[in-house]
Amino acid sequence: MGKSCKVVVCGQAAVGKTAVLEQLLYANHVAGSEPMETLEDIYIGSIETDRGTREQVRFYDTRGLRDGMEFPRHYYTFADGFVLVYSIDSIESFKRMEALKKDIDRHRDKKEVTIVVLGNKLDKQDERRVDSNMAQNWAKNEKVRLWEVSVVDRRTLIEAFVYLASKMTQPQSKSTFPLSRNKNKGAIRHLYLTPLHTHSEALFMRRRLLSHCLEACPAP
Ligand SMILES: Nc1nc2c(ncn2[C@@H]2O[C@H](COP(=O)(O)OP(=O)(O)O)[C@@H](O)[C@H]2O)c(=O)[nH]1
Ligand SMILES: [Mg+2]
Repeated sequence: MGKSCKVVVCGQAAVGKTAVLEQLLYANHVAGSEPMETLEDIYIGSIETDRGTREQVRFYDTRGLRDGMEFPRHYYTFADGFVLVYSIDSIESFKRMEALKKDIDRHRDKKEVTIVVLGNKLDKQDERRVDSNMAQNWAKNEKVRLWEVSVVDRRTLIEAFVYLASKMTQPQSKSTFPLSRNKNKGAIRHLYLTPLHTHSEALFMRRRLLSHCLEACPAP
């Protein structure tokens, strides 16, 4: 296991950033449950990569952005990776995610960072506002991977996180494009997250009680 990578999870408020992490951690998030505003929570994850190594990743769950709010600059320079989240039922959240991607490119100081994009709330197909092909084409142009996911189905979340951990810790010589596909798709992976530090006291208490190890489900 190499050094611990730092991943910042960001996007518009209420797109499901915390729900995604909690679903990975406890597998008990009920979609539609009353949202609690995040300040900054940190989770430590141990993720099995597609090379079979186990890597430690620190996830920074950030405050959701609302109108007029800027994303704090310090995140851009210290992160090794980003999970950009939007919700497929909100064009505005997609635009916010696009703007974040631009800001990351502008501020990352030539450092190589891995970016994955999650189009969350895939279960809300009837309310879809962000076209899937448009989003994938955008991602292709930006040279980032994008997954449409739903917190309701935890299995949809796994591949993006395994990819992220694999890419961030990839030996230097293999880190150029084109992106390597997950050759072991379908294999059981271990994905273990524990909460490290949180500013929200109630959540902290809950997490202390609930912290446990989870195994990722195999891809269907
Ligand atoms: N239907 C549905 N609701 C979701 C999903 N992910 C999150 N939510 C709900 O969206 C609301 C906001 O989620 P939250 O994680 O607090 O958003 P954050 O502000 O981005 O951290 C909550 O009511 C979640 O239960 C999903 O995949 N599907
Ligand atoms: Mg949150």
